[in-house]
Amino acid sequence: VTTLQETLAAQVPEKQKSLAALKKEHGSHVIGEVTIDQCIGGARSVKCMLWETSNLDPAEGIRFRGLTIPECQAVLPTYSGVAGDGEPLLESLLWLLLTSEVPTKEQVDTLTAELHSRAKLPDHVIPLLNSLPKDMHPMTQFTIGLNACQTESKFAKAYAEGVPKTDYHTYALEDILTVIAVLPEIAATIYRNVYFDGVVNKDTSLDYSGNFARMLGYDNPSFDELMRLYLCIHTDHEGGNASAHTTHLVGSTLSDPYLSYAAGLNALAGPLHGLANQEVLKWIQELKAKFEAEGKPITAETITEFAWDTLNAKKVIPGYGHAVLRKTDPRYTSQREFALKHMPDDELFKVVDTIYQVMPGVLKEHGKVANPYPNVDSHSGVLLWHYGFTQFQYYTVLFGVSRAVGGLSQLYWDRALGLPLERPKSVTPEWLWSQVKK
Ligand code: NMX
Ligand code: MLT
Repeated sequence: VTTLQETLAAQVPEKQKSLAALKKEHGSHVIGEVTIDQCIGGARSVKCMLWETSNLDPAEGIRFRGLTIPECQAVLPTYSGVAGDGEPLLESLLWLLLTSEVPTKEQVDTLTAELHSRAKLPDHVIPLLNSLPKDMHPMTQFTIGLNACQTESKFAKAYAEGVPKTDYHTYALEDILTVIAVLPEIAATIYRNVYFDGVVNKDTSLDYSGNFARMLGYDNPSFDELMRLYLCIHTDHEGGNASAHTTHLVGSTLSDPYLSYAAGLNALAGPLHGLANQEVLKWIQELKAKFEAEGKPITAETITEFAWDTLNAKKVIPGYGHAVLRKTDPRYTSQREFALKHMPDDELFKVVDTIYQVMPGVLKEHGKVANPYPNVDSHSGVLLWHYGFTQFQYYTVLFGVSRAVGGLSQLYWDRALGLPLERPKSVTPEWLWSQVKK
């Protein structure tokens, strides 16, 4: 069986050569222009970042190394070993994102074993997590936990010892695999500490996602499948999203993968980004509470009324809209399909489905939103809720376990390709005025 490390080592020289040739022969080729709108409007659509692992089309949605989500579901190894029979294993997607190759089940099994063997937290981390106040947001605890693991960084140690820059990616890969390996225990410890007894039980006979489900305290094959789907679809969303971009930016300073991804997690913790998944559940619970108190059923009409209340209060509808997508997010669709298969009669799923029927119309009438369709966060919470995972303040941590796989796969290539410090040019308002008053 060819290992992940061997596969990558064989690819690096060719990729380095190809990028060097592109730069040398076509470095001055123009690929876009930047308007004042884009400069003051969050750089929407400005093409200025190299990203190997995935690409986002506004109409079609995400492709991981060229594969759509249904294509990944058809070809990537699953728990049963048969592609297409259940959800892909997260380890399959990690392999695909890193290498652009579809792994065999044997290769995936070696990666599962490797991640389990790396999943050892430094001795100071659990006591640190145990000492945090229970009312500290789980995402804050998560970044503290990951930052604290940085004592183990092989990249930082190698840098301090003066290894040549041509070797950085080897040490980065060591850290990347260990970060991905330790995240579930940090995440599960926070969950068990905040909501339960603090006890985390592992089952390393299972895959990454199944073992994570046990650590969280769930012992149900259907929940394991949800965790596989959940962790796969949240991994990567090209480079411009705030968590991936932050990881890439911080990594470009040669901050190690622990610190780089902890920074990415802080970006994910914002309500316009990953925290939207908790906000969706909060919104639905508030909607339910309001209409139950008024003795009204939850229907298309009452949802429409509640949506307008939200918009008129100058707040966003969480889970709707997107900076790039202009159609329903295929990650939403894959979760809807999971619900139709595993929980077609679930009460909250029906609410989410009714929201889906009315919200695009409401947002179109509102007239401001570039994309009136649901994103990934609109659906993830109700699936968890179905299994009794109702602690929605925690939901973004699950997103954070997954996003490591995409953000850090790219970080490997950032170092392997020797990408430089990221440092765009800013301009003053006076300079912008000077451009139009010429
Ligand atoms: N509800 C109400 N207003 C919205 C929404 C929404 N769901 N989406 C966008 N708008 C507003 C937006 O605030 C802006 O208003 P203003 O001109 O007053 O500043 C206007 O519509 C135009 O914004 P867009 O160009 O449509 O969106 P933009 O690219 O700036 O932002 C999001 C994208 C995702 C931040 C935005 O759609 C949003 O706030 N959505 C709700 C939060 C959410 O679901 N975030 C999760 C995204 C996915 N993820 O996991 O990260
Ligand atoms: C993501 O998964 O990162 C979100 O959909 C946000 C984005 O792509 O900008």
